[in-house]
Amino acid sequence: MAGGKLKIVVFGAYNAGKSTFIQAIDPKARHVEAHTNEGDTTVALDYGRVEIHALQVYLFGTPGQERFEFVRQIISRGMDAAILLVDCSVATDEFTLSLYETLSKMEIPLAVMLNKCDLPGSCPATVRSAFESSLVYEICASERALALPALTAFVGTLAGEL
Ligand SMILES: Nc1nc2c(ncn2[C@@H]2O[C@H](COP(=O)(O)OP(=O)(O)O)[C@@H](O)[C@H]2O)c(=O)[nH]1
Ligand SMILES: [Mg+2]
Repeated sequence: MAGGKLKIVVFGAYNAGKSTFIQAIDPKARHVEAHTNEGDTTVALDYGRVEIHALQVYLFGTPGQERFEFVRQIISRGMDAAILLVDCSVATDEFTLSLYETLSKMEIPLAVMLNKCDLPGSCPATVRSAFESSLVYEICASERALALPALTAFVGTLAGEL
């Protein structure tokens, strides 16, 4: 896989920490916001890059709002793997669970990253039970030192699958 490329798409509800995660991994990451005609709604996209195990890893953040499914589909084209970010300081919402169901059915490697583990109210042990059939990492997206090792470990598991 040396010199290869990997497209990883980051999913998750609004506020899960997608932008924070991509920014922590790549301080030069791009954050793009498009304003819609529906008032103050914005569609946010993120793009970052990092080299792991001699692979160029391209990270794409998707919009968290439910109705932007078509945007998620466009960004997902050609993805090699997916990450589902889950805020484990709050109860897991239906939308996150439906994203999980959709991603689980796809034939691509999936990692669930339980985020905001630094918050006193976070409860990764409880939240984790909903995602038991997947690779689960506990992270704090706002700290590179706690986000990058999880991504590195996930990319390491992909070596045999790609
Ligand atoms: N305490 C804490 N706050 C976080 C963490 N990750 C993200 N946040 C905060 O959660 C909020 C939403 O993060 P953001 O990256 O914008 O979420 P997105 O909507 O999924 O892109 C922001 O205020 C972040 O600063 C984390 O690991 N710990
Ligand atoms: Mg965002």
